[in-house]
Amino acid sequence: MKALIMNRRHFLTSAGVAGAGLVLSSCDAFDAATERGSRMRAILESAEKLTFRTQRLLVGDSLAQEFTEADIRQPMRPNGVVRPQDPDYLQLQSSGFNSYRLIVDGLVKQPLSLSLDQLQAMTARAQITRHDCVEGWSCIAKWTGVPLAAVLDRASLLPDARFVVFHCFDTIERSLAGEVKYYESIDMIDALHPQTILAYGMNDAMLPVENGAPLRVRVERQLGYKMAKYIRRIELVASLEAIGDGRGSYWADRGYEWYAGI
Ligand SMILES: Nc1nc2c(c(=O)[nH]1)N[C@H]1C(S)=C(S)[C@@H](COP(=O)(O)O)O[C@H]1N2
Ligand SMILES: [Mo]
Repeated sequence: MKALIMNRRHFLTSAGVAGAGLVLSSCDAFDAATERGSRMRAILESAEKLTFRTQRLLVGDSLAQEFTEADIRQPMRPNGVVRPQDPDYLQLQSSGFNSYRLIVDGLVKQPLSLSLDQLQAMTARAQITRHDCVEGWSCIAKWTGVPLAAVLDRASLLPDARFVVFHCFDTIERSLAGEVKYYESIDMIDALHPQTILAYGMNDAMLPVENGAPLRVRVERQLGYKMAKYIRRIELVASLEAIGDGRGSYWADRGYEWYAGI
């Protein structure tokens, strides 16, 4: 986190200098300023290399729009898998998720196994946000949960943890080749974002099975398929290569964007 903040500050300083130069220069002055070896050119080149990273970092601080209770459009339309039939899941469901444990492992100093009670005892955040599915519909609902950042903080990340992978209970695909359970991943910018929560509540009630009970993630600046439901395990990894077909996301492995920004 410290490294990200320092990089961002560095970029803002460079951008400020480059921006001021561009505003003050006429075209001629701008050309001259970008001659090989000039200081301005060096600044612009380093800014270009940083573009992808800095775009993400700048977006990194923005909040998704939040709405009021009056804006809630019910019912939250369930989509994708809505009734997992996987035996492990059915067993948990039949006991009201009493024996549910969220596993947090991979590149962490302190692997975790947290019950719903433990998750609900942590400081909660509620937010009323819009869910946009790639299919073109949207819904507004209130989500209550624990910030993912707080859970990751408890697990104490190792320095090379770069992605958070969500492993789910539900089978999204059955074929002769076997079964595929839903999986998704986000980077640390979204993982540590204040609106990224592990939600156990929806519209002031327990999260319904259709919407991902007992725990689903909200990643408010991305499309619906990033918001993994039925989370079984959170794995911290350095690379997505070994996840699914290599892109770290069921839908990204089938041609959708991995970063599904809205
Ligand atoms: N585990 C799991 N998570 C999932 C899906 C799924 O099929 N399985 N579908 C995704 C898609 S495409 C969308 S739009 C949202 C739907 O969330 P909802 O059922 O709460 O509306 O969940 C996402 N997360
Ligand atoms: Mo979706």
